[in-house]
Amino acid sequence: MNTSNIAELAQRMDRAALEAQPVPQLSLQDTFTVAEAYAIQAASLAHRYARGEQLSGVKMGFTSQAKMAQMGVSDMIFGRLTDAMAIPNGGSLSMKALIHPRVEPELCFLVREPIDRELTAADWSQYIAGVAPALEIIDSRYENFQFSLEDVIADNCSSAAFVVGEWQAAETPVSKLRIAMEINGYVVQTGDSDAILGDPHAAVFAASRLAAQYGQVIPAGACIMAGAATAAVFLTPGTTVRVHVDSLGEAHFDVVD
Ligand code: OOG
Ligand code: MG
Repeated sequence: MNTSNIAELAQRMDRAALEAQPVPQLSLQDTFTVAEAYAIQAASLAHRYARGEQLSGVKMGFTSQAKMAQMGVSDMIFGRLTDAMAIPNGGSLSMKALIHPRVEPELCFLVREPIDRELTAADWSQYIAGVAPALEIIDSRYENFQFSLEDVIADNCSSAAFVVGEWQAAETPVSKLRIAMEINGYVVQTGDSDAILGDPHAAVFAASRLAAQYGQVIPAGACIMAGAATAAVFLTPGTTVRVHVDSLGEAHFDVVD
């Protein structure tokens, strides 16, 4: 795949998101590698930056068995989050600009110092400033929310929006925390924080490794989303979605038309 193919596919994915119009899976027509998929992702983000959006974080995907089983893929991926995707805690999300959005419960970590290499446990307090409960809204730009691993990487890992709760100290223990996601007060998914790679800290180390591998420095003040601990649930207008994470707190948003 040459650079003009990459640019063309990146523009197609950017436009699909911008116009909320689903497209057929790229892999049905083109054969491309994981590295080429990350090049398409980076080139599609360049369109967002050109419209004034700024990188505000990175996210991990498929860090739990529940997510891998739901989507039929078996490898970790990373994507980029921008300021335009951030919803304040308690804010609202309009379904209008989205195709078929789903929501999933996550943990989010706050970056203290720019990360340009793979971190290990010894780096924790120098590089990580906090942890918070979070919700991620994913909206695949592919028809029927179906994709291969390469497709979903090229689609910036279905990233659409995210909500982060109140920050807690980075040293707050995050192992074996009960996670519950509610819609209008009814619990729709429950999980355990250890469903995320056996330890959510491992998601931060994986994000640092993948970002370094694909040339993305994670800036100070950025968020690192650890990946969902449970399967995702379709959104419907007129509902309130809330996540509770034991000893960390909650985050919520309203879904509007
Ligand atoms: C891809 C994004 C996966 C996660 O937390 O595992 C993800 C998708 O499921 O559409 O965000
Ligand atoms: Mg996610």
